[in-house]
Amino acid sequence: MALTPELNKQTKLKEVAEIPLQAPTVDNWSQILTFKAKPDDLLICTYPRSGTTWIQEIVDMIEQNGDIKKCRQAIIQHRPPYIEWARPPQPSGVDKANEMPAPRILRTHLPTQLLPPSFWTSNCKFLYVARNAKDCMVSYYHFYRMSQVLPDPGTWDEYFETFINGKVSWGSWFDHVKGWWEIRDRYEILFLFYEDMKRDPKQEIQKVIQFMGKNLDEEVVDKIVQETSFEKMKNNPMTNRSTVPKSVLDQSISPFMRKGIVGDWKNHFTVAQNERFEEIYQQKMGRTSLTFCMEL
Ligand code: PPS
Repeated sequence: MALTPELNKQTKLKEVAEIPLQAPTVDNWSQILTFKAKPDDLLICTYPRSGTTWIQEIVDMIEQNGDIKKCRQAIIQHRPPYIEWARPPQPSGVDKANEMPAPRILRTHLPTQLLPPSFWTSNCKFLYVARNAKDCMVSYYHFYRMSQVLPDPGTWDEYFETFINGKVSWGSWFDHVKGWWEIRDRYEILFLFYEDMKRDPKQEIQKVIQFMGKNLDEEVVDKIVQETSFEKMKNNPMTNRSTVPKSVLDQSISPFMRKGIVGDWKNHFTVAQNERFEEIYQQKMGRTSLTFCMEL
């Protein structure tokens, strides 16, 4: 079996249909593309750094009826597999998903145009979480810095250009969010916002419970709210990625669970960058009905 060449900060991203992705994912593309979705799959979909880990933990706690012990049996990366994850000779995300009994919970960062086509014909459910572009961009910058398997992001100013041009891994934030938003009425999609989850976690968790067709007691819901708070998840070794080797995620550079707030972009964007970003945002998103909360 061929081994994937060691990934490191010098490794360049490859592309599928002009979307930059990590090289092993692109090398495994035919397996990903032909993945067979099932009608009772629930696919968690996010642009990177939008609250994937948070919603994964919420969904898992709902699935386990609030049983913390069951949720802590495995680290979060091993709970729903990423369908596009590939690091041969380890089993790929598709391999792991294929072994799972139904009903499956899966996750992806793929934009709509790259999703394996069987998802569109299988009648499955999609849970999309969107985060405002500026906070997402800041969070992704720090993730790029600490990830040892993504290219060097350069300075904040250099990364600013890379991000707005959609040249980061998984492509353009604008196209990703717009793509999923535009199809939200055509498929069974629950579209959530990170900022709403911060403002009123209980209300958003109730939406997920209903979407999953579950019925949980009020006290279980309250427990899920508490156990999925930023502070709890930051200190939980099953969710904070502390088990990932430093050669992959160097948390001495920036923690995986960094600040977990709305509005940190104000500590990073210069006035000029903000004006430029607003202009680009209008060009790319102006015609959508999407609105984001930029501070709480
Ligand atoms: S990844 O790498 O794409 O899987 O990252 P992802 O999990 O999508 O997003 C990481 C950001 O989400 C924050 N986070 C949370 N915020 C609030 N509450 C909870 N429980 C929570 N869990 C994760 C995490 O801190 C990252 O955001 P930043 O702004 O960098 O802190």
